[in-house]
Amino acid sequence: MPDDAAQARFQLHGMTSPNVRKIVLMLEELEAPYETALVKVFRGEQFTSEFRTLNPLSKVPVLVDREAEGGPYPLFESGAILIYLAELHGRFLPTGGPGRYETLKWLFAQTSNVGPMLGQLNHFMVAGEAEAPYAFARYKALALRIYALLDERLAARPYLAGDDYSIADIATYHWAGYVERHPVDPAAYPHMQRWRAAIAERPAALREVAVRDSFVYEPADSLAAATPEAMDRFWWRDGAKAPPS
Ligand SMILES: N[C@@H](CCC(=O)N[C@@H](CS)C(=O)NCC(=O)O)C(=O)O
Repeated sequence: MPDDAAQARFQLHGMTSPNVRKIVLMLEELEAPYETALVKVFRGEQFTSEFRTLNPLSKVPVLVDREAEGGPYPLFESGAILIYLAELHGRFLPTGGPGRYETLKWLFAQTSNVGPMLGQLNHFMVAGEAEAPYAFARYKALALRIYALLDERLAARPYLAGDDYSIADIATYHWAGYVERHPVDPAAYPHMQRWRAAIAERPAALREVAVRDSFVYEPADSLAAATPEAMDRFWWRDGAKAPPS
């Protein structure tokens, strides 16, 4: 669990999103010392110059390693963060051989495909099917393809990279949970569901849920309180009338 009493080695900037949750799950698996910093994304905090020194892409998660050689080191891109933590601790990523590349293939499949495609469906579900029927149909079809791909992969092996739980599973687990919220039939993916249930039982996954619940916005910083301009900027909508500095 986050260690806010002393200055912990790692500082995680984030919120309740799946790309942040995968880093919390990894930190919990490693029992690494970390503290969390909530980024007020509906207030545009990710676009401030201070945050952009940590991540010029203005995205969470960011993990700062305060004990890195040469001084505090900020990492962005959740896949890179997972590899960094795995190599630092010598866990969840084989150091060589086919297992390493099976893990990296499925890790990159998550960051370049699973997350972006399911994320676009989330976006167009919020926007409303009637608003953009072409985009909605496209991302629904791509989401179905992603769930079928994961199910097929997990039909023949317990975990994405093979016999062992790895950073590929840690990266994909929370994204796969959208099967319960997307307009698809979760029962159509029994192998993926068996894999999700196995990970959900891990003590680190149970602790992660408590950390997710600790990322709470004050009402004034919440989605419900965001101005139309802030939402345009958050969704990069309507030409993002107020471009970030
Ligand atoms: N490829 C990035 C994606 C990061 C990302 O999309 N983060 C979202 C939350 S899951 C975010 O920061 N959204 C706020 C924004 O885009 O302004 C990663 O894997 O870290």
